[in-house]
Amino acid sequence: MFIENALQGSPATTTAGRFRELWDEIAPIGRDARTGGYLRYAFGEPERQLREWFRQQAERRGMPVSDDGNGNLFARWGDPEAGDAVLTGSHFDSVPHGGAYDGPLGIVSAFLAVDELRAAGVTPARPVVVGAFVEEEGARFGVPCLGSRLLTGALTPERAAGLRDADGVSFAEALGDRPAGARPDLVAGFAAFVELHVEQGRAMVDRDASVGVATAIWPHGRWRFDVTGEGNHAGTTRMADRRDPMLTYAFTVLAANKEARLRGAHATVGRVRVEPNATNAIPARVTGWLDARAAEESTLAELVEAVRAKAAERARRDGTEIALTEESATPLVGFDADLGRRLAALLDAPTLPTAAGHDAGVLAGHVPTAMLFVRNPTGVSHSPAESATDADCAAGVTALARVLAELTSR
Ligand code: HGY
Ligand code: MN
Ligand code: MN
Ligand code: MN
Repeated sequence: MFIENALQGSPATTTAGRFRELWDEIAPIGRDARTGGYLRYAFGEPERQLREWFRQQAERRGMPVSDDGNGNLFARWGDPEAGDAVLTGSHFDSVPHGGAYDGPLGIVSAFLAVDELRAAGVTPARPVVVGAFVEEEGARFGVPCLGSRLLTGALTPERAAGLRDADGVSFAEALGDRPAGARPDLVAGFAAFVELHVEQGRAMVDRDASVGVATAIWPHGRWRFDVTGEGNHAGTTRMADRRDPMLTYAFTVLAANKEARLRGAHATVGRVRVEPNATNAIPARVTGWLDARAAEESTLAELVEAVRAKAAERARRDGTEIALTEESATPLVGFDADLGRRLAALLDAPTLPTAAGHDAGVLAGHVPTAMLFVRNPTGVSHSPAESATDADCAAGVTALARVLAELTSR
């Protein structure tokens, strides 16, 4: 279906070759030489460079770029009067020392899919919009999918504006303006959203398939637990006199792990802050962040409640105080079943649910949404060990092009 020839001045003659060329343009941006992972945070210098790259790619292709006033970018191919657009894309930002593919693969693949359609002489009956969502990981301001939540109205601009990073910089300051918030005018102009993403487990390896179609996202959320005790001298304070929040914290981590295992759910404490953070001082306060996920909302609620109860009981014994605060919550997401079935049949691809969150999960409540996953041989993600072969990435581009051709055919 697609003509294998030079595109956008590219000498590469295959989709895999064109993928590698474009991929190499962004590969060094935000890469940490020590770990090989990426430090790409919303509005930080590397992410700013990626935004600039996005604009250049759009310009090269004659695609006008707009933003939604929330930090999300959109590049359009096709006549805006032709009808509601098919949106495709993902995010540039990473977790600390994250992998190369989580996010950027969906944006690079989207531009390449547009190239393939053009090379095949396809004139879409409705526009294709390539999107880049801001702060998907929540690594800087704490709330994941911040850009898509703002766009759809799932989060108020007031709440987003006041979120602060570790240095006290607010989201509004980083954005350079008060966020615009919900843009129903833009959302209503999307006929469908298809996000391509690297798979974040080994399900595609097990299925021996390069591309898959997502069916659902597990409900998940983030809870901050602040444990307060009494800061004191590590040498002179008798063990019986201590009110040590580190003990309550450690117990809570173990309890979360146990309660998750009991329910077939997932619980992680991957971030902790200790004050004053000195080897020879009993901490005054320990703050941990619990990431919890389960296949059903009731299971997730039970898990969090069990952790809350056990931690509170432990705090009583430790003479500390603990407060659990929900920072973000995402209910069960079922992607558009008809669309998913249609795409799985079109691509002859397996279907699978995921426990990872995505902007597609937020958009799914407003726009018929689907996700394509590209195989990850290591199955590792949120780590420098995340991987995907060029051949599978090329298969992802071709699959996305076929999906876009199908969805823009009328
Ligand atoms: O954390 C997540 O589930 C996603 O990778 N943002
Ligand atoms: Mn991620
Ligand atoms: Mn992602
Ligand atoms: Mn509409």
